[in-house]
This record gives sequence, structure tokens and C-alpha cells, in this order.
Amino acid sequence: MTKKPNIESILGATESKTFLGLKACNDLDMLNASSIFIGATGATPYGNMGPFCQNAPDTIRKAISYMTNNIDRYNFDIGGPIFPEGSKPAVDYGNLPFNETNFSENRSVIRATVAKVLKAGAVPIVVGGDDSVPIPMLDALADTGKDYTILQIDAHIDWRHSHMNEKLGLSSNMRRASEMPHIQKIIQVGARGIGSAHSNDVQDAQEWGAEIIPAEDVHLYGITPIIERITLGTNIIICFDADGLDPSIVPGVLARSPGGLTYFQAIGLIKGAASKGTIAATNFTEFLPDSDVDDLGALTVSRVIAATMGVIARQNNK
Ligand SMILES: [Mn+2]
Repeated sequence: MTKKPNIESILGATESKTFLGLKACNDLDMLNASSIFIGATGATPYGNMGPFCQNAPDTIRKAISYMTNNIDRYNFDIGGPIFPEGSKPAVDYGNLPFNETNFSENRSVIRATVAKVLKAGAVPIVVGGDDSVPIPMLDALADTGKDYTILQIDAHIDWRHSHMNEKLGLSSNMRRASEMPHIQKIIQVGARGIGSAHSNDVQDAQEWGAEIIPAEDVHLYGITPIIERITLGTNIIICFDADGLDPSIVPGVLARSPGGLTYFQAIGLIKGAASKGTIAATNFTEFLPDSDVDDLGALTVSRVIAATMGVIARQNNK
């Protein structure tokens, strides 16, 4: 096989250990940023699955590292540089430690880190890790005393009471969210095919008031009716599972499911959320490098995260 020409050589990219070459922030007491990339290895894995998405944060950092010297260029997805003049850039916190046997310690670390970030006035961008990671993140938001709307983008609704005797695993995050008093509204976008949900899970979700917009409806009617569901002036948490996107652009997921969201449907939802309220926290989970194809999914997820950082930098500028 001939060697592929590499884009790094014309972009002048330099080796970077941080996302987009952002400044590293190792001390949250010194945090002064619009958002902060927090790599999460995992939280509460099922049975012997282990932290199967543990390499996601570093793979995602690597996928966008060729852009590190071009961060000031025009990004057409958000209508300007990621961090426009006068805005606060994002920073990168590195990766949280993971304990293979003490899952409650994993959750405590995530919760404490997110709580500290929120106190410093920055928006956590928790990059997982499997979908058990959002549970302690969502729990940390209770400390603010504010109410929240969750905008979940996912092929699955994640309303299982428990699975394999575990209540805090990846199939239960929205069920646990619904039990938190500070979570007032849940909008779930992208469900499709057969997933974790049984019919009574869907019924429970709807009875609670979760607004479920299956992927098919996104393709049929677009994202505008979804954005209209977000109450004006609300605080928003984006819970983004990589399998919400179509597997043609993110093959690196546990269970590929056809009919997922396009890149611009996802970007449009994030921009739309910021146009209605304030994005207060985000997570991007379930990217599985081992199943990816030619780093295509890592590229897609890294671009969504970069655009989200830009959207957040702009809202802090309002
Ligand atoms: Mn999912």
C-alpha cells in the first residue's frame, strides 16, 4: 500500500496532547474558561464489560489534532472562529482516573469534578466513557439550585430500571435523571430500531413527560419542531451518545443502528438549544474506537465537540 499524503504537512500541525491544542488546566481552582474538556474513562460498567470506551477521549483528541494550528480559522458550522475575539476559549483537563473495582469512586470523581467546574462558571464537556458517565454529571448539577432541561441525542432512550442488577449503568441514565428533582424536562431525540427499551420503559418515560422524538421523525419533519419544545430561557444539559448519529459517520459504537442523525441535524440541535436557553453542561459518550473505521467516527465526534465549544463560547459572550 502506498503511503497516504498527510494533511498535517500543509496545515503545520504540531503534536498536541490536548483537544484542539487548547491550554491544559490541571487545577480547577484556577479555572477561567468558557468550557472544559474532561476525559472520562468510564463510571459504572456492566458485569465484566469493563471501561470499553476508555480510549475514546484520547482518540477524539488525536482525530482533531491536525487542526491545532488553525483554530483561529473560519468554521462554517458556527459562522466564525471557534472562539471569536473577546470570548473565553475552552481548556482541557485531561482524563479522570478510573477504578476497575470501585465504581462508586468513579462516580464520586466525576461528580466532584463537574461540581467544581460549575462553581467556576465554566461548562463541563465530559467526554466518555460509556453512557453511565452522565449519571454523576447530572447529579452534580443539583448543587447549583437551578432547574434543567435535558436534550438527549441517542439511538436509545435509556429508561431501564436496572440491567444486570445495576441501576447506574448505561441503559438507565434517563430513568435516573427523571428521579432527580432538578431535572424538569427531558427531550429525547434519535431513538430507532430495537434497543434497550421494553414497551413499559417507553410508557414510563412518556408518563413522566419525557418527549421522545424518534430518529424517523427527525428525518421527516426536521429539527425545528424539536427546538420549539425547549422552553425559552431554560438551562440545558446536552446528553450526547455517539450512536445518536448515523453509523455511516460514526461507525465506532457498540451497536450500529441505521437511520441515525446527520452531522448537521446534531449541530443544528446544539445551536438551536443555545438559541432558546443556556447550555450548562454536556457529555459525549459511547464512542468506541475499537469499532471505528479509519478514525471516521472520531473525526465526526471531535468536530461536534469543537462546534459545541464554539456555541458555548458565544453564549457566554451574550
Ligand atoms: Mn445509545
